[in-house]
Amino acid sequence: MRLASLLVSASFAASALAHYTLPTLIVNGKSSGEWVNIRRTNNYNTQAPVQDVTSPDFTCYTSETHATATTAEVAAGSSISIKANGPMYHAGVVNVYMANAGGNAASYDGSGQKWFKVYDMPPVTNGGSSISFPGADIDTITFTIPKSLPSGEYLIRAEHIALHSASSFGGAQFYLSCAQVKVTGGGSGSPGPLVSIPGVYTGNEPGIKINIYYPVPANYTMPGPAVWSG
Ligand SMILES: *[C@@H]1O[C@H](CO)[C@@H](O)[C@H](O)[C@H]1NC(C)=O
Ligand SMILES: [Cu+2]
Repeated sequence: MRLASLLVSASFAASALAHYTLPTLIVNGKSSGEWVNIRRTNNYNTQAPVQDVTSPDFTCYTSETHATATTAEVAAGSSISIKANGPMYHAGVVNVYMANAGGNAASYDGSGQKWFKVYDMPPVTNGGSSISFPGADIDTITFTIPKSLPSGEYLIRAEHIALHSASSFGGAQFYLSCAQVKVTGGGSGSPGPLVSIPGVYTGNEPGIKINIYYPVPANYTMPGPAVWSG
């Protein structure tokens, strides 16, 4: 009995240290497996976050793996998901960006002012009396590929920004990865505003350098551009 509870608390401690990665793309309810349609990130073993928003790893976190992935076909207007390898248990927010890959997602490194935001999941504030994070403890980020997005190959970059130790500069933890997709049946929309990644954040944004505990934030501003929904 005592040994069993020791083992349980030991494994709980191990998982609390383990952080998480974002390895799986789900299209039409079907997962193709870990690191198949998503580029395997440097942290596939350590699960450590990126904390320097100016680092080249802030794009797709692949400076060590140099990974590319298999490009998945997705219909414009459909709902797809990116799944973490466990619950994203830190208090935090979610953003999903896309960038036109100029014809070939596998050979695009994510550089240039090409990224636009397609989804976000902010916290719920209540005038300073409480703040809660719908983006915490979920393991799946589900969003819609805008119906009017032009057909073509894109990178999709999801980030979970953990804010539990974000009160000093560089304390926010970014868990991120990039999927490769070919969008079919799209429209003639013009996605924007367009940003570069890195470049989109300085780290000093009120939604990145923030004490979420005291005083309880009365409001919260999502970092980055507005969502483009087509
Ligand atoms: C809350 O709103 C104020 C006033 O617009 C702004 O200065 C502040 O940065 C916001 N706080 C957060 C955490 O976004
Ligand atoms: Cu962590």
